Amino acid sequence: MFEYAPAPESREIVDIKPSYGLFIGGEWVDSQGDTHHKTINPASEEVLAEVAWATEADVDRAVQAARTAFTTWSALPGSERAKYIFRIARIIQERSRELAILETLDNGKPIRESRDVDLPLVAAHFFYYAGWADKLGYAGFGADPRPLGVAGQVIPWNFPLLMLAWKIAPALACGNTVVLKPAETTPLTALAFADICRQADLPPGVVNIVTGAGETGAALVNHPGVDKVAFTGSTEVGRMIARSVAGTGKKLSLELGGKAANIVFEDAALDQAVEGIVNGIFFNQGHVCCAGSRLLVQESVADEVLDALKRRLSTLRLGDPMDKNTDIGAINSAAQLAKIRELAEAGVNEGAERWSPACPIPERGFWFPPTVFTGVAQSHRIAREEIFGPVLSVLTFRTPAEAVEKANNTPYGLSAGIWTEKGSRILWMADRLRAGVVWANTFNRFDPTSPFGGYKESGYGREGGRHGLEAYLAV
Ligand code: TXE
Repeated sequence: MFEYAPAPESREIVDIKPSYGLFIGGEWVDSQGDTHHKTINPASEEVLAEVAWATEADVDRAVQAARTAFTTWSALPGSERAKYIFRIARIIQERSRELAILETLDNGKPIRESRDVDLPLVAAHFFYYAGWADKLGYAGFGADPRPLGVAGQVIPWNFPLLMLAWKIAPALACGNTVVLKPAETTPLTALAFADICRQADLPPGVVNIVTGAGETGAALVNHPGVDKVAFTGSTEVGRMIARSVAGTGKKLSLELGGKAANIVFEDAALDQAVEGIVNGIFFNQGHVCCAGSRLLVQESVADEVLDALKRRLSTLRLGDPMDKNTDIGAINSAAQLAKIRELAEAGVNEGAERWSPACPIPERGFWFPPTVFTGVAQSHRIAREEIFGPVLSVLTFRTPAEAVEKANNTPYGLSAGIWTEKGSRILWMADRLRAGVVWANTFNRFDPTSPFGGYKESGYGREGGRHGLEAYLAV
């Protein structure tokens, strides 16, 4: 549909300001508080910029700006809204090289991933939802579906710009206005997006960006002027938000954690399956809610698969995320690194066997080597809890029924993968897996036309595709 950006050689094309205010009503404004936060490059711990932390009063100002803008934005014909959203999509494409570098610097993910996965998908979501803006009457929600009003959106740090796109593109297409809070460790691409809104001449107040931590997020979610709350993040915070929104009439969508099973049968194309296992858990350092963090491998091929997997992992390069040859980048924050370490230690203490390839770790920054645990029991913490890091827990099974039982034995239900050459088995398994997305002979494949979302403690509501419109319409 469009060309990928050329390889970014350096960070010189990125214009990072020393400090950032808030983007409210189409203007850059100072926070009414005096708290600032330094956002750092997790690969070097270098300070990238200082970012304002929005207070309750700032959030109130942003919600008021969004409410004012809603009157005119929602009254525009869909075809007019589409023009703005298409314009945003094109600017993202034009600036994708710069945005990919910015994402990698602030997040720590390999530039190859931000350039070839994140940015193309970001643009694709804006293109896709721009296309819906004048066709909502044909989406099966009635002839003239209505927007909800102001959407308060809180996003995480693992795919900062992509999560913004998942949230803002459908909201605008449906005629809502937005106040979005990026994660505290990755605000820079959301702030660059504010600049893109200005470049696209988006009417003031249609998109507002307030930076800050959990308190800012809570102020946004609890604001009475917000009509719709969309959250992606931890199950713990998701639960708190569900409680605080209960009884307010606000529409809520939650996309929370996961503990996906990647299930390999003995008849699978094992070379492909090994690639799928690597992609499933080591893509984006495992900072992926739908990561294939539990490998369920059929007992008869377990040794063969593990040998091949270890050989493959020994070829992965960990290091400078800005290097185009890097496969594994930095862990996003010291806090996330501490969580991964704690769970990996729990794995050893509970009796699982830990393996990592020989892998030099840079001195500065936050790093964790690709790690595989074998001899894992279903009761182990590493089999039950979301690690959100490059750590794979391996379990075995004998029959398809046992694979289903083990795959579903988790409080989560976001995704699953099946590797087999047998079409009938794919359908049989997919019918029984309690997961919002089931991939067959692939993993971590995303497309703006497909709905994404979970069962059980992975949340509710769907993002992406026609289903993603539902979250932003009064239906
Ligand atoms: O999440 P938080 P954290 C999981 C993953 C990770 C763990 C902790 O297991 O290790 O969560 O990550 C904002 N009201 N996921 O601590 O705190 C916060 O500022 C409103 C899975 O980063 O949930 C940030 O913008 N908002 C996941 C966002 O919520 C609040 C992605 C996410 O932060 C808030 C990220 C509050 N009370 C982590 N408290 C996924 N599903 O992809 C915090 N926030």
